[in-house]
Amino acid sequence: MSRKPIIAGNWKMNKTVKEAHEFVEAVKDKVPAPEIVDSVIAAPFLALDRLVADAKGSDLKIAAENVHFENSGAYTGEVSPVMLEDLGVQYVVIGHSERRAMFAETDETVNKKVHASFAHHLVPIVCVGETLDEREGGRWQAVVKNQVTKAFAGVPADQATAVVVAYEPIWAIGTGKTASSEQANEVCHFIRETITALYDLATAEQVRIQYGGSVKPANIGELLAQSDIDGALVGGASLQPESFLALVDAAK
Ligand code: G2H
Repeated sequence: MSRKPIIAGNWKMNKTVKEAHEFVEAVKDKVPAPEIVDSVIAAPFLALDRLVADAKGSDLKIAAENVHFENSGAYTGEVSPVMLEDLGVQYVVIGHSERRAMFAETDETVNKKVHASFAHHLVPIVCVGETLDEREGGRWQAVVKNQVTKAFAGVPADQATAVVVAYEPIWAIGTGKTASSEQANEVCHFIRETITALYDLATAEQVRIQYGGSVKPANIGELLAQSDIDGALVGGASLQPESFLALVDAAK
């Protein structure tokens, strides 16, 4: 089954609104047609209003890097799915390993955020991945299966097909160790098998699975050539317009 590639830049805590605006102006008319590749930029909350306006009428889509699961209330410092929908944001990154490790994100809050996203027409990009200890201890299957199963809990099949899963092995982020394309594909295939067990093969074959972790123009080609890798979630290499355009072009 052929799935449309999705390349998402994840800027993390980088770029002022002005810098973000200048980036989007530089790339928005150069990304591939949306029938061929989905090109997404996940930006800090402060820049989203401006970037949605900048990208309007182009084929570039804008994502948030997080969302709260409640619509409103006493949650100081949080941003709700209602607010993101109101701005016209289309995607949201949920459960990135940095949020799990540093900001108390759990499998339960990830699941709540997936439901909240669908309730407000946001496509969730759900991040999963094991630590170095978990991999070396032979536990990566159990860890990833648990993360995927909990993220999809209560999600009906017609919504599950729209979820984007990003596999990001934590041991390959900032450690000097890199996942080979074959290793990355092995886990992405395992994620698809997990989704097949939760739903059925037809559903799992529609779910797009990204790889993330030091993806750059030099290695994206061999990653996308793998059977179960349908795109990439890219941090550092998405911060420069030329590099981001090279990544989305590689997915054509
Ligand atoms: C992993 C990834 C993007 P980078 O965190 O989510 O970042 O491409 O910089 O490794």
